[in-house]
Amino acid sequence: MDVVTFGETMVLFHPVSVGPLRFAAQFEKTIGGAESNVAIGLARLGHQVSWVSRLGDDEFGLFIRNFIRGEGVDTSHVVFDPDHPTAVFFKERQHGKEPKVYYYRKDSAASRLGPEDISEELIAGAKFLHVTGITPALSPSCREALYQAIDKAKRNQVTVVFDPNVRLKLWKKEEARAVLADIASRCDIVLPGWEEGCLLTGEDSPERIAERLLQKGSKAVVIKLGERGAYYATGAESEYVSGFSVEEIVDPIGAGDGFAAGFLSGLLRGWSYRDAVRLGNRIGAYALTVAGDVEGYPFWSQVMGGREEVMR
Ligand code: KDG
Repeated sequence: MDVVTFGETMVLFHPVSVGPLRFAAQFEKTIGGAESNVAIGLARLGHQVSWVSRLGDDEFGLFIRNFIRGEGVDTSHVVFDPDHPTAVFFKERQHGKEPKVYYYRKDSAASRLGPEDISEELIAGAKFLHVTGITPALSPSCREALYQAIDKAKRNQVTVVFDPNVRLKLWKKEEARAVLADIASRCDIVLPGWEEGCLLTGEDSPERIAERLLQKGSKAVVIKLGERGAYYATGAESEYVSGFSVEEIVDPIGAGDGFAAGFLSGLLRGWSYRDAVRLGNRIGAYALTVAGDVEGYPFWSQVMGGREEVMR
């Protein structure tokens, strides 16, 4: 296995119309979850990934499992829980702005994830463990699962990659800051967005954010800067890496996960940090062009270019 990741994935209902949800009459159904987004992105780029979670033993649970499995991600460690439902969430489209998100995930099957669900054997067989800051916000057992997974990775020299993914609809800012800063200090590579980096460190320049996180224990930090690309720093090198522009941003949600997939893909190919970050920027840009989280992620053959596409 190249990468193991775990966390909650929900059914995502995407309104056909723009405007307040109370007027939305039609929705498209897909899935969304930061960790499965990364898993799908990586699988499309040709890597072996396992996504671990709990789903309700219900129609939506099967929909999510089949969707992710259909993308070539290993789902053999997913548990179906007969007593708790699969979560759902809705996006509310707003003109010219990022969509709002409404969660229906309290007491979901995934909120019951615990340390026993993520085996040390699975983690030990991977090159990277990918975790996000959404999981510790879901429940005490999820938080414990995350801490123990990091310990399992460390015992087995598996590199831990952490995306803080701050979701203030799930917890209070102060708690999020304290817990996420603590988790970041235990992880090898931290991938915050600029605002998340500010929250975690109290600094506002990418250089100082990275410096602070490196001082606290991380080995590498990559700060996502939207259209400007990203800034990375390791103990030995640091650089701004420019981004890719797209003609029209349809929906930015999913771009950060696309970045993580591209960046990890670069590292798995043995590329330099600079080139891995560049690939991250590129995959993140693909995600901007579609409404769903994962639908825009490219296959490796698309990234490589190749034959001209025949349209008709
Ligand atoms: O990164 C995208 C995710 O935020 C979205 O798919 C839903 O996982 C999700 C969450 O918890 O917000």
